[in-house]
Formats: sequence, structure tokens, C-alpha cells
Amino acid sequence: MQNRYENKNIVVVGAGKSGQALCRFFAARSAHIILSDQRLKDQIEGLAALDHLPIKYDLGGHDIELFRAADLVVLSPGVPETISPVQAAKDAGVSVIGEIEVAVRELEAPMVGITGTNGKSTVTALTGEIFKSVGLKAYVGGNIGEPLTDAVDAGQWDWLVIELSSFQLETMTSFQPRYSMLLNISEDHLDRYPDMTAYIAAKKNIFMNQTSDDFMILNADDSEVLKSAANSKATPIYFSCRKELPEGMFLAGQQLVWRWQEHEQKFPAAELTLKGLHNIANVMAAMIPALVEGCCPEQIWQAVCSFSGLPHRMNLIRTLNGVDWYNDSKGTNVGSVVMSLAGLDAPVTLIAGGKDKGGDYADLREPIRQKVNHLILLGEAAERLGNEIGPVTNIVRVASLEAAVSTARDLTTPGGAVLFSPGCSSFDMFKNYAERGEQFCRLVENLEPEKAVSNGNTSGI
Ligand code: UMA
Ligand code: ADP
Repeated sequence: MQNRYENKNIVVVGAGKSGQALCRFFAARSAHIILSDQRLKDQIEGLAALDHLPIKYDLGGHDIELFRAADLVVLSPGVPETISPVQAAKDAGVSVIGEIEVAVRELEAPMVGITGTNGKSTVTALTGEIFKSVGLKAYVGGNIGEPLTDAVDAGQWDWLVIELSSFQLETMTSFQPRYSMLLNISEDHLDRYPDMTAYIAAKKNIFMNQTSDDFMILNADDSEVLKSAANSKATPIYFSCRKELPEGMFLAGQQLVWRWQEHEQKFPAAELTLKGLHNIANVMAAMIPALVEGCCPEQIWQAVCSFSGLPHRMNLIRTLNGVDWYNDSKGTNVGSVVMSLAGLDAPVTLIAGGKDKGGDYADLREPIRQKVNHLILLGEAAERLGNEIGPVTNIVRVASLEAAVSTARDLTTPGGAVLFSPGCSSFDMFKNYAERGEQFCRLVENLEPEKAVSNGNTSGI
């Protein structure tokens, strides 16, 4: 294949997972690489692994002149296009693309692109499991944590199953998945976007190059999804948890029903390991590509039923003194907290808060009023969360996750549940949601069975 990068001056912006994958990719193609990051070398995890590669570093800030002089600037998803060095490069006529775009230009296998506000990782992982279960070689990557660029030099793939965040969708130009999925849309990332229109515009890029030979898998229960797909050329396939569909997949009583080309097949929901109505929606979305491709429905269903979900998404850690403790650290926006609360019947002690993403917390008020006896708040967002939710329940503010856990233990009576579903990102106190969830699980696992007096630093508000 032609090497379009040989001897080109390429600025890779962001030295996290995506930037490091890009460096490996460009080094293998003899490009002149400059790795630029606002952080210093000793603050960036994993950089030592690049020591053997011929890379120049621009660390502790971005040197605008290097950006202007580049042949190509490639952005990590966490780097907004609006920062001044990127704008300067664009003004100088330099091409600016994102990490996923680099990979997509090289990859030839058919793709499933999965986006939406919630459920992306679950659906991405499950879609990958389904393909693998029928003997296909599937790369599962993107926002789920494996940069797509790493797929390029890793062999031949039958399918590429790619989770796409709105950040990644902003900087794509040639992406044309055989199947796109838009799972749902609710408020998120308003610390990056000026408003919901801008966030949704990024999501809509998933349809950009699809033709009527491609499919878009859409949530028929979400009017914002339907509106967003209205001008796409792809052939729609709908899924619904609420209504019968003439074609597509829907929930009818206890059965998932697949109707396609005059054919109907039923799958009993009771056999699923995943719990909750939102996960039925996730399962339906994930099954559709393999069903349309003609893979064996029994094998697909077997893979779905043995899938028990990803960590940090509504996982029951333990039952202690009659109280169920759930880790939902990946619940990083209001929509996901609402969904997680909906899945619990018991009186709930909810632990929430983290880095504020600028959205509206008002939609939490009613579900909290109905189900939450105690709301324990922590992190940067605690004050705004408390103010916006108002006096619908007992609110306690704490300074650490440790204090949140001991306070929750003291306040929750047998028969209740403690749910850690922050509704915010983790970056105020943790490296990422996984580190936050792991710390929560450790704290919960270390709780002694007998109720002890809390020494948590708490203050009522
Ligand atoms: N940086 C700069 N200048 C800036 C902004 C950031 O130099 O103006 C630097 C930071 O100092 C840091 C680097 O950029 O060193 C981080 O880049 P990044 O944030 O793109 O992180 P990566 O490690 O490359 O991870 C990214 C995704 N991260 C984000 O979108 C924030 C990962 O999604 C993804 O798994 C990975 O690429 C592989 O595709 C994580 C995420 O939080 C899970 N995603 C958001 C979400 O799901 O809500 C969108
Ligand atoms: P994402 O990758 O989009 O963040 P995940 O699959 O990691 O989504 O799930 C994160 C959280 O979002 C879950 O813990 C759950 O609370 C919520 N969630 C999952 N699927 C859905 C869905 N289909 N609709 C609404 N919320 C969901």
C-alpha cells in the first residue's frame, strides 16, 4: 500500500493512548513526528514505551510555530479543534484530522460505528463478542479504550467494531461504516460544546458518508435520535423497547422479536444475564448487524446470554448487612444515573458528584425524590448538584470517596441499596472512571460486617 506519510512533518497532539498509537503508526511509515502535549513528560503515563522511536517532543505546552510548519496535524479526541495552535495550523492551510480518521483511511474491513450518549461501550463490546462467537475476527476499539490506529498494523480483520465519542466524530471526513448506530441522545459534554445542537451535530457525523447500501441502526423510542438521522441516506433499521415494529427488533412482553424480510424470530428476555430495560435496548442494537449479515441466530443469542456486562456499569459489589452496594462509576451523565436508578426498587442511598460537565441536573430531581432517601455528594460538582436538586431528600456533602462510603454505610438500613453513580466525569479526583470505580469497590470490599461509627468528614448542607 502507498505510504502517504514518508518524510512528512506530522504534529501529533496529545500524548495519551491515541497519541502514543499514532506515534507507533507514523514511525512505522518513516514520518518526522513531533509529539505535542500541554503536560510534562513525567506527568504522562506510558511515554517511556516510545523511547526507541525517532520522535521530537513539544511538551509542557504547544509551540504554535511547529503547528504552522507541519504537513499534517493529528488530534487526540480530548484535544478540541478550537485551541489556538490548531486554529493557527488551519489558518496556515495545514490539514488537521483526528486519530480515528488516520486509521479509517488505512483500514479496509467493514465497520460498525457505534455512538450515542449512553450504552456505547456495552453495545460495542457485545457486538464484538457476537462476531467472535460466530468465528469472525473482530477488532473492538475506539472510545472503549483501544485506539483504532492500533488495528492498522495488527493483521487482517473481518470486522471493525468501533465505539465513537462525539469528540472523535468531530474530526472525521472519510468514515463510512456499513452499520452506524445511534443509541440515544441526552445532555452530555456541555463543558466542550456551546450547546446541545453542537453536541448533536458531532454525533450526526456518523452518517456523513453512508449510502443507501449501508445501514443505520436507530432507537425508535428516542425522538432526538430520529430527528438526527432524518437526512441520512443510509437504510434505517429500528429497535424499540416500547412498540411493535413492522421491521427491525422490538420487545413484546418477555420476548425480543426480530422481523426482517418477511421473517420473524423470537428470543426470550428472561435468558439474558444483563439486567434492566436499557440493556434490552443495548442487546437489540448489538444483535442487528450479525442478524442482517446472516449469522446463525442461535449462536448470536448464546453469545448475548453469556455476556455479563462490563465493569463499572451497575455491578453489584456485595450485600452487606442487608444492603446491596452497586458500582456504576461509568454513570457519567444525568441520563445514565436516571437509568441506573430506574433499575433499583429498594430505597437508595445515592453517591454522586465529580467533575462538572456543565449540563443541567434538574432531570435528576424527580427520580431522586421518588427513590433516594440519602444523597451523598462529593467532588467539584457537589455544590451545583445540591443546589439544582434542591431539598427533595436528605443531602450530605463529603470531602472524599472514603467518607462517602462510610457515610453511606451509616445511613443505609437493611433492605436498602447504595448506588455509586456519579453523573459527572472523574477527572477532578481520579485518572479516569475505572480508577474511581476500582477505588470505590476496594472501599466497599474492606467494610467490616458489623456497623461501626463513621469517622468520615461530613457536613450537612
Ligand atoms: N491535551 C493536550 N492539549 C489539549 C488537551 C489535551 O495536550 O488541549 C493532552 C492531555 O494533556 C493528555 C492528552 O491530551 O496528555 C490526552 O488525550 P485524550 O484526552 O484524547 O486521551 P487518550 O488517552 O488519547 O484517550 C482517548 C479518549 N479520551 C477522551 O476522549 C477524553 C478515550 O476515551 C479513548 O478510550 C481513547 O482515546 C482511545 O480511543 C475515554 C473518555 O473519557 C474513555 N471518553 C469520553 C467519554 O467516554 O465520555 C469522550
Ligand atoms: P457509554 O460507553 O456510552 O458511556 P456504557 O455502556 O459504558 O455507555 O454505560 C454507561 C452507563 O450508562 C451505564 O452504567 C448505565 O447507567 C447507562 N446506560 C447504559 N446503556 C444505556 C442505554 N441504552 N440508555 C441509557 N443509559 C444507558
